[in-house]
Amino acid sequence: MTLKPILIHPDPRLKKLCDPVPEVTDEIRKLADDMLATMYEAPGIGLAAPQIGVMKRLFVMDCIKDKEATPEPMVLINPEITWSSEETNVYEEGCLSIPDQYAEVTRPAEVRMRWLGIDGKTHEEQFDALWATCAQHEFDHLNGKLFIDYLGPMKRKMITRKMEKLKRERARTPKDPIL
Ligand code: K1U
Ligand code: ZN
Repeated sequence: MTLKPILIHPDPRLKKLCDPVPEVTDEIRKLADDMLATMYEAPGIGLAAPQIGVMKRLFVMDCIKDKEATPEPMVLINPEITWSSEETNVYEEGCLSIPDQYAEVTRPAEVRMRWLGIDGKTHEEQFDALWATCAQHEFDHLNGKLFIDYLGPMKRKMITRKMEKLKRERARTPKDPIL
């Protein structure tokens, strides 16, 4: 498994509509494995392909936060939202592409999704609580939408400026400098 670098906002690839996956191949299964490894290492509870610069419609998630519990990795390829609840939920969201920034986002409390699994078969499931929030956050990534797009323009601009500064600093100080 290969850990992939995660793109940081602002990046044009995080604003683009991703392409459907035509077929679940070994290449897609390897990509899903790499995405899960990258997500667990970050650490995060979700990761969408465009966050590692792959413009395909798939994401991974595992919302079991307890490190002692059995992991529940999920891979959703070509996901569709087939139903959303009227009832909403507010959650303080974060994003691996917008490090250390959190904001409350209101979304449907429950969603039903249909997708292709790594077995190439169609799956359908209803998600609630954090799973529903995370699935919608990741689904948004596939349509070039970030959680900050739900905020007002002032807050969004402030976070974007902080990320531009972070990217400039990271470019100046590489993570593993050769001494
Ligand atoms: O898509 C991403 O950027 C991943 C993101 C998913 C997410 C978080 C919160 C609400 C909705 C979607 C993250 O995983 S941010 C990191 C995070 O939430 C976390 C990290 C370690 C332990 C528990 C949570
Ligand atoms: Zn995100």
